[in-house]
Amino acid sequence: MTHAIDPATGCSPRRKIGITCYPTYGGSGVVATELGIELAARGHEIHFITSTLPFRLSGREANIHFHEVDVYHYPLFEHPPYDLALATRMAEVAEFYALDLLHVHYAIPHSISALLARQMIETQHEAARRRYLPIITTLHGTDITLVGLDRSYLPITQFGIEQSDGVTAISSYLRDRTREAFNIHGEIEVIRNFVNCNVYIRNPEKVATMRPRFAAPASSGKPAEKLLVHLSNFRPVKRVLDVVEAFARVAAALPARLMLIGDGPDRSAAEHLAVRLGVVDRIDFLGKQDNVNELLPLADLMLMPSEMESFGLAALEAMACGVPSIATRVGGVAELIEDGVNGLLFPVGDTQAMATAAIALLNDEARLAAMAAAARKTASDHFCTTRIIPVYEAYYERIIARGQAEKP
Ligand code: GMT
Repeated sequence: MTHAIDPATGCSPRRKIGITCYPTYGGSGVVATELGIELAARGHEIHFITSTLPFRLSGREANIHFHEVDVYHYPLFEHPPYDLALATRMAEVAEFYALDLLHVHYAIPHSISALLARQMIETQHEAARRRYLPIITTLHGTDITLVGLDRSYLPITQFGIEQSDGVTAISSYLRDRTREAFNIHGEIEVIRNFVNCNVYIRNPEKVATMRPRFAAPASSGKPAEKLLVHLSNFRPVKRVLDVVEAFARVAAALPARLMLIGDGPDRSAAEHLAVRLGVVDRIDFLGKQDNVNELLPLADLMLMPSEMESFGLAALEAMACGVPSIATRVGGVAELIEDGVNGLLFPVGDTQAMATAAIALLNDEARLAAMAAAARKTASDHFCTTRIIPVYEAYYERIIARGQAEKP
């Protein structure tokens, strides 16, 4: 059996890959799910081992299997040990389906469960001891910048990273931050987030049909309403209140509407603020949405005023749809958004500057169109699945080959 990428076809051997992630709302779950979908489309056999079906999956895709982690609730357990149930399921699936590797997204607790699973396989079965099961951990952001830094998780996050056979980070910023915060000297591969540029694309006909549902077109001398969008899990780190505040300033200057996609802890505070600022009837609170690729292209601008983003997947998805972002200069955002070219960057909390820039841009159709085109070009030149998925495949082959050389 060949283990290298075929130089003639550029094809990677068909692999059996276990993927674990947080399956509900959140960038890391989206990336893990989209990665599984793309790998399956390229012929790999994908096994999602997660607490529920990842929200972007139907469960009927070819080459994709779903293994639900069942957590037994016993009254004695104040906190049912999900990590242990996950490790058990990972070990079972790895054995039953002869997986080639486990790829976990978000370090805590997934990398630890994977390490436990491997140890169980190795110690339980003499034959399996000769079979090597590499573990790859992809770091996404808050696992490093927030959760992993808490004293209760820091040493075990460090352990999970050090013991993984391969570690990837979704931006150079996150790689550097991980090295510094956890004193990691081993290799961390930067594989940036990606978007399917055939799915996330602006179709002018669809926009013309769907946009009037959210923003009025020009009529009887009245200009068309501008449409802004924000997409997140409404956690404090996303600063949704800044979105509402900046939007209220924009709406005071020109006819505009806002689509708020997502849900989470700050939704109710955002609704209260929208009422207080008198813009609640100009905002569509859409809640969690499955097919954001149908909504994003409708907008003129995205607002992403986050306190921190290790990458900013929502901005990338919007850019692929030709929607530039007004965002904050934090974390890895500048690896995606070039200020003044394909979006605009501001200090955290400066809603006045964000609003002023948004008003100027929305009033300058030529500049907005140039920025929208540059945003699409950045996405298609650097972040398309066609470019990034082969990088993951090559990385898998490298880690598998290294393991086989070390542990024949
Ligand atoms: O930002 C969140 O709250 C979700 C979080 C996650 O892990 O699900 O997002 C992180 O991963 C995304 C996908 O790789 C990145 O695009 C986000 O920038 C990153 N969030 C932060 O760093 C705050």
